[in-house]
Amino acid sequence: MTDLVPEHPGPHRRFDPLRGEWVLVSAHRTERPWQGRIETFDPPGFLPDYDPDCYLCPGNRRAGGRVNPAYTGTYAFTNDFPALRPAVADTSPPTSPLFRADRVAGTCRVLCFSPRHGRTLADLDRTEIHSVIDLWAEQTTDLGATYRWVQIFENKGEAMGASNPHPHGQVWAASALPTYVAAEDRRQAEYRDAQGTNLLTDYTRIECVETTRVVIENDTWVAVVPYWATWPYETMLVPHRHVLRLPDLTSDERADLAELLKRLLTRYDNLFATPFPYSMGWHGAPFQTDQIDHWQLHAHIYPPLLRSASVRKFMVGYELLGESQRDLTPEDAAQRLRRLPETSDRNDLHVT
Ligand code: H2U
Ligand code: ZN
Repeated sequence: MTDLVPEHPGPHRRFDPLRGEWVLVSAHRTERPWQGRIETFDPPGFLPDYDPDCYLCPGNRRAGGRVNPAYTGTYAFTNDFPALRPAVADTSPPTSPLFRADRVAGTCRVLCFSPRHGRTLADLDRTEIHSVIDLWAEQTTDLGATYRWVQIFENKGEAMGASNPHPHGQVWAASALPTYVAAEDRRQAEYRDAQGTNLLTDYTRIECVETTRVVIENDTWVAVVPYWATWPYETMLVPHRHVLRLPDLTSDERADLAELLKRLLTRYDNLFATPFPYSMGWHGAPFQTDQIDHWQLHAHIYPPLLRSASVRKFMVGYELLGESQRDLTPEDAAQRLRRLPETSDRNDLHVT
């Protein structure tokens, strides 16, 4: 893998073929002085394995009144404050074409990754991460039997709005395709119609030859900073094989994904010497439709940090009003991530 990164290019735009949106790339902006907000989140560092006040720890009572079982591996339960509900009424007919509403049914679950309160996904060993992948796959199969879309995700860290440091993610299932997923669906279908091949498998094949944006590659997976990445250290995880959804992964592919996640998340933690905040989630083929061959399974990881553990990227003025903008090139971000060690200094927690 080469460490050669082209000279910093001047400001330019790059196209995201999955969403069909442009991103403004303004390298060197990270060198500007900063007297703005310094995030004050306390890295959860070394928390106990059990917290009597945590609503996710085994045996504890949740806000809804239910008590968690004494679980020893992963554990899923229906969210006590769900954003979607299985039984919803039809929306009333619009009084004007400008007032459109649509019915959406669904359900939300919370996915505990481990009974140990003080760990993060990055701290878990490969076997434990493999169990989390199995849980993601089971939830996809289970909810995909009823709902068109199954969104697996994790918000990690206070900076990303996670309500609790206990290692957990969520799954939201919905009867309607969400906006960004509908865009990915359309874009991948259009590519397939025009080229006869799969957008993301073509893309990752080229990235693995070029290597400048590849962070980690193993036998069956690649982690790449997308050419069109929006967030400073955004990555995308894609299997080499054409795979539609998480449940379709073979046991070898799950083991390789566990290995890749362990290595990538440890590097993220090492980037700014902090448990790295992010939102990450999975996109795969929707259910209840025959036309799915244009889909390729992938994960997006969107971390907010820009310069340090305490300075984040704000998507504000131009980004909200015009288009997304990034302050370092994806090639630069990939190179920084490649140079980091894959060992954790969270020594007393670290298990290989
Ligand atoms: P986040 O940390 O990503 O917000 O996820 C935690 C979820 O846990 C959140 O969606 C739910 C919240 O609604 N929750 C319960 O279901 N029961 C509780 O007792 C507290 C929080
Ligand atoms: Zn806990």
